[in-house]
This record gives sequence, C-alpha cells and structure tokens, in this order.
Amino acid sequence: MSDLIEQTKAALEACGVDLASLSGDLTARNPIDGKDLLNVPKHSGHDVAEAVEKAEAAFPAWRDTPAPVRGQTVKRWGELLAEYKKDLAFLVQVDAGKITSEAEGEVQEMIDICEFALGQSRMLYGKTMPSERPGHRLMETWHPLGVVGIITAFNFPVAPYSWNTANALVAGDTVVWKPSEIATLSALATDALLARAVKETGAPEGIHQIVLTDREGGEALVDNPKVKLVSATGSTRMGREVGPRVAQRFGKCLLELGGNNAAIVSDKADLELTLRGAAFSAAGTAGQRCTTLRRLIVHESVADQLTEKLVAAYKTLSIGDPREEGILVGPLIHEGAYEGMQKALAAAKDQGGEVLVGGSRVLEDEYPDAFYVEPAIVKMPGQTEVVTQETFAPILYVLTYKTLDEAIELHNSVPQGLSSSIFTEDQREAELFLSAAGSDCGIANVNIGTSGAEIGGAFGGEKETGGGRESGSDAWKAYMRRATNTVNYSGELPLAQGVEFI
Ligand code: UN1
Repeated sequence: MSDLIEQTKAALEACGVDLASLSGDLTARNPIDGKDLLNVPKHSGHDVAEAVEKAEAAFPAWRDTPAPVRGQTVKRWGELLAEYKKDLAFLVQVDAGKITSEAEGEVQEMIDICEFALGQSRMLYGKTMPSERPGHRLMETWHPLGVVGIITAFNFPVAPYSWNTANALVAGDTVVWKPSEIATLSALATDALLARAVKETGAPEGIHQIVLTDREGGEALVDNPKVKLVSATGSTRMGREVGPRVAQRFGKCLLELGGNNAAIVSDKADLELTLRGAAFSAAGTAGQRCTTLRRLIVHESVADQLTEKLVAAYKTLSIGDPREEGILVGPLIHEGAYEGMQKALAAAKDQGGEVLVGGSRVLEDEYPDAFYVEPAIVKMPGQTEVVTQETFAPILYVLTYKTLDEAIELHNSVPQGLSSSIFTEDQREAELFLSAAGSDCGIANVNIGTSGAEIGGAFGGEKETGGGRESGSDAWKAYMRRATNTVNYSGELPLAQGVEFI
C-alpha cells in the first residue's frame, strides 16, 4: 500500500505535478485495493469563476496567435505525453483501475489526437461559394469561440479531455477542465504536461485551467455565460441537466453520454472472430467504457454455439490487480458500481433472464475495499426493461433473432445511440446495417466490436447519447464559430434576390 502511494507520487512528480500542492478536501481513492492514496484540493464555485476569468483573459492573445503556431504547443504536448506515457498510464490505472495495455492505450489516444490536431492547425478550412451577384465573393471563415468548459468522466479520465483540448487549442480557444472528482491524479499530471508544453512554446499561460470540484463547481462552469461551449462526457442523467442549462443561456453544448451498444451476429458470421471481438468489447475495461458491448443480438441458429464459446472464454478471463501482467479484467470503480451491477442482474433474472456465467464478486478476502467481479453473460427472453438501460459494469445480455429486420428493430429500440456493430460475411447484410435503414448509432462497425474507436473518426452518438462529436474528422468545427462573408468588389450595389432599393 505505502508502495502504491510512493509510486503514485513518483509518477506525479515525473509529470511535473508539484507534490506540495497535494492537500485539500478531495480524496483520491484507488479502485485497485480501494484505499485512499492522497488528498487533492477541492475548488469552490468561486474558484471555478476565477479559472474562467483567467481563461478568458488569455483568450485574445491566443486567438491572435496563428493557428499553425498554436499547433506547435499541441505538438509539444503530444511529445511530452509520449515521453511520460508510462507514468501517466500508471496514474490512469491508479485512478480508473485499467489493465496496463488499456491504460497505455488511453495515453496513446492522447498522443494520436495531438498529432491529428497539429495537422488540423493548418486545415481550419472555410468554403468559398459562387455568389449570385457580379463582382462579389462569398465565403466562410472559422473563428475561435472563446472559453471552452470540459467535463470528463472517471472511466476515461484523460483521453476525452485531450480530444477536446487538442482541437480547442488549435482552434484558438482556451479551456477550463473539470475532471471527474474520483479520477483526479491522472488529470493533474495531464495538466502539468500541458503547462510544460505551454511554457516551452511561449504560449499564454492561462490558456488551460483545471478545477477539481464537485457538482456545485460543475454547475458554476455550466452556468457561466463566459463559457461559450460546454463539452461534457458522462451519464445521460448528467447530460439531461447540462444540456438545458447551457441552452437557457444560448451557450453551445457538446454531449457524449451513455451508450447501450449492441452487436448483431448473423448466421453468416465468422464465429471465431466474433468471439474475440465480443469478448474484448463486453468484458474489457471491466465493462466500464461508454462503448462497451452490452447487447449481443444473435441469429437463433448460431446462438447456442456462440454463447457456449463465449461462456468458455469468459471462464478463462484473469481477474485481479490490473498492474499485473496477464490480468485482463481489473476492478469496478467503487461499491456503487458493484451494487448497480447486482441490481441489474437481479432485475434481469426477474425479467426472465438466465445468468450463463459470472456476476459474482471475487477476491473479496484479498481486497475487502475493492470490487472485482466476474464479467457476466445473461441470456434474455427478449429486450426487457433492464436491457434497455445502461449499467456501467460487465454484463452482456444475449438476445436472439430470426430475420435481419427484426434484429435491426431490436438494435435500434433502445434510448441510447453510441456504438454498434454487425458480424457477418454477407456484404448485403453489412451494407444494410450501415445504411440509413440500419444502425441508428453514431458509430456503426462491421466485423469488429463496439469499443476501441480510433481518434481519426468523429466520436459520439445519437439519441440519449447526446449528439455531440469529438476527436477526428471535422469535429474541430464544434470548437469554432462560422462567419459567412460577402465581399463586394464591383463598385455597384446589386442587392441579392434582385431586390430594388435606393
Ligand atoms: C469512453 O468510454 O468514454 O472507443 C470513451 C473507445 C475509446 C473511447 C471510449 N476510444 O472505446
């Protein structure tokens, strides 16, 4: 235990966190053994307002810095993230309980988005359109928004921050980050590395702010009219509050909320490949990704065969201290998550479900304060109420179907719309799934699972997932405002639509 504290301090220090600043009213508890590690400051609503002021004060100078120069700061951040990848990944493990390769994978997403954003800094393209009037030019220009508020969740404590921040910074915005109050250490280290990049590249100091705060502080960020965009990752319940509050003051919102991701498995699927894709997506990260596979909709003719294989694979999953080599499933974040899982399993049984494997708590003697569980597979008689809800734990519900239309109907009839996939070797089935009549999600895959998206694509989903898109493709546009410009170089004043005036 004291080892873990010492290692944590060493990783924080390596990333440039001032250890003297580590005291205050928030406790960083680690889910690996469930013990408290360190205390960190707890910022008030007043502190949040001050952070917003600082970010706003830094905005004009940053806005006026050429975008490719802004890109150099993000580039340097990416280099530092690569240099301190192991330290930061260790802190992600300590915060979120991820296995080593997944924790390092999270940091890799950060490095990748910095590279992406560096390129983007030279590609903040506006269109030009033919004007209907002679001697006129019609075009659009993209400008920064101002201060962007970023709220992130415990399960990916740092990567979503980097997707938002890398894009926001090259766009010319400044950022105020409220990380999850139960995953603060990797956040402090991420912020310290950005501070170093800012200093080394001579960018204005105030362009990034971090506030460690609870709900009250979060509300202060959401309600502050100086925060032009609120980008929030978390539960649908949180998004339901944030969305209307920001809309009330005509701020912009980018929401990345819950998922209830499904894979359709056709009778024409490669079952070996399906098995691996489904197992990683459903049991990986102990079921604590917003993209986790939660529903498997299997053609009735292959359902028994596939579930048998999956059950056998689940029995081989090594569960335990995520830092140990060979471990595939780490702990749940806390007791509340464990209780949520047990409640969902009880409801599933009530609703006619049969638990085929898993569901129990393990390693209780060794770690009385931590919550390790066997990932569960539950065979359901249909898409009952519990199946339509997102339970942030490793439960995979198995449903069967006869026709692909029926499968797509089941697939789409949940409130969430983040990620989805189909396993099939049949091109017609795959194309139908990707078509407008197929998956209604923001992410639709073929022959891979629902989780583990690359940063190059736009990430986010529809319906109760909130509609926001982060990361690659043209997600940068969310961090900018568009001005449409008409320039008259004719010496005449022809009015549009042929209107005649003086
Ligand atoms: C999340 O769980 O909030 O696609 C993000 C994935 C990761 C990101 C997950 N790239 O699973």
